[in-house]
Amino acid sequence: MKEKILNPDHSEVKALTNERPYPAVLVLAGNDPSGGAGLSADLLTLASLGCHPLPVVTAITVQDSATLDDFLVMEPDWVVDQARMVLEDMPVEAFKVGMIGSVENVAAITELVSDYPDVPLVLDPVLASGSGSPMADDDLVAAMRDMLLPQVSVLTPNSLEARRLAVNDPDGDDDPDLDECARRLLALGPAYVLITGTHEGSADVVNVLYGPEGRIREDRWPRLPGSYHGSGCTLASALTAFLAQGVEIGEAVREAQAYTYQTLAHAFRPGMGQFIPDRLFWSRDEAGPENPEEDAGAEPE
Ligand code: PXL
Repeated sequence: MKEKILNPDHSEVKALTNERPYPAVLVLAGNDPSGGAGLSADLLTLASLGCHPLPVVTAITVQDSATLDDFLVMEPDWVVDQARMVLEDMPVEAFKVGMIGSVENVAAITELVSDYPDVPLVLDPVLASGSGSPMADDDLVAAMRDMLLPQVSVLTPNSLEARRLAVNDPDGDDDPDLDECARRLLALGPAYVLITGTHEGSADVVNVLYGPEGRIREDRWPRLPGSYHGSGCTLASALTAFLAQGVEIGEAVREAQAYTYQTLAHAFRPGMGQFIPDRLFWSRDEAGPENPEEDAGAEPE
């Protein structure tokens, strides 16, 4: 692969056409300079799975692979203008929303996506950073619940986010199980809810997809050993990529989980904090179990 990139065959130039082979996906999310979560995670995942990502910045964060120090939220007009400009230029097959940053941005994004009712919308309700620092206060949670959830096709909370969104009075003694959280969340409007179990204490990670008739599928696998930065963003973006390509919801969830599991199994640690999922694991051409010939010093094709 690397050989081909560095020594291109100049007779192989493709004719330019107006075809759109890669479905465009508009991503509204925050930037994480560690490259682990947020927009980088979304862009790498979507591109890796054959989509053309359109990045709209909702916030910038100051963080590394271990700690979130600060963040600055974009003005809602800037968020909407970024999105509207590109939406006027090209058709999009899906929206993916991650970190939103403010109540005003929830309102602006809700109004924006309401103009595209037929485009699937995946909302990853980001409430905290990978290191656990808050990224959303109670007003933001309430705004998401009241304004944006009715427009959502698939909501992808982890179990902590599911409880926070489903319980109106966090200081009371209302303690619903995850099935009940899903029922409450579905009643707020999303067509489907995928609750992920990575933050639970169980030996297996258990993810459950819920729809109008209740549980649709449950997937479980042994918990991987690391602490990962950007796994939720990766899963939600992978799901968006498959939905943008017209894959049915149950199968899209299955494929998105399989892809995410592989990115985590190939995770690397570029700094001193968490591991980062390798969204391009399939493109690495160093010698490895899948590439035994290269290990033996075979000539590249
Ligand atoms: O993983 C959630 C997340 C989403 N978006 C941004 C983040 C994080 C976690 O750190 O920084 C920008």
